[in-house]
Amino acid sequence: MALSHPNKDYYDLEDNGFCFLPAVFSKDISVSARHGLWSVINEEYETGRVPETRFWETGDDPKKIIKIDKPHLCNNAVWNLVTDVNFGKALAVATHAKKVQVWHSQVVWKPQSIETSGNAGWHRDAQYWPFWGKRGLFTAWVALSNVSLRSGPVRFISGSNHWKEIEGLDFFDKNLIKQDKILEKHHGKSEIVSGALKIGQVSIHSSMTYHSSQANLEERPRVGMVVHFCTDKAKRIAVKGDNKDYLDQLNDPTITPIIYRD
Ligand SMILES: O=C(O)CCC(=O)C(=O)O
Repeated sequence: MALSHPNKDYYDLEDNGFCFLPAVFSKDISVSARHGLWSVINEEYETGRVPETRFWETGDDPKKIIKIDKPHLCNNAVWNLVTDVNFGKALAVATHAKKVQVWHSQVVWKPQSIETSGNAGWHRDAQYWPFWGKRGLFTAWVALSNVSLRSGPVRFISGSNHWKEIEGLDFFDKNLIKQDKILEKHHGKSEIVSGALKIGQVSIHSSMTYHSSQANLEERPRVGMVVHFCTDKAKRIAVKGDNKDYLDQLNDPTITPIIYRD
């Protein structure tokens, strides 16, 4: 059952795997960042730097989810959002961290959906990050539009941060019905909490928390700036292959800024 608890203080990052912060960003700052992301989507790179990866190109279906990695490199308003001092402090308080470093980001821009076009499959972020250990890794989801229950908010499975890994779940798989069956087979009925947020509000989830999102039934796009951050408790893991050097960028503050230090 999808719930959005009226008292968002109710959820604990450690116990439930996610939590909600009081409004962090003003409407003006949020709208500027949203405009900045729209420029990046349209390949206008104000800073002269390109995003890390584009999963949507100009001319692609405008009803598809627009996902672009590391847009904070390309636009000043987006950079200012992810490096905001109060944001850094809020993330440090919520995660009991001595250090907060942004090591990755994504825009997930979800236009009004057609059928399953807006679905993002169940996943935990850690499944894509073999080069990180399990502790000290979190994602802040910053609402850059008002996110109603009808707009396909991110939804979290309460307590799933304590689960063992489940095979067959993936962000890019739009078949949520099939994935719901897999989840039910492993854990029966679970408590699913939807992150309905006002513009400027932020949710945080652990890299181990299963989450997904459904269709946007509103006319306006649902816009999320997804900020992946690590704390002083995060441990890098040596891997072979293409990702061997991926985290070397942690030494470059122009890519992975430290936004809080005790
Ligand atoms: O914005 C969404 O719908 C999905 C976001 C997501 O997977 C994440 O924040 O890790």
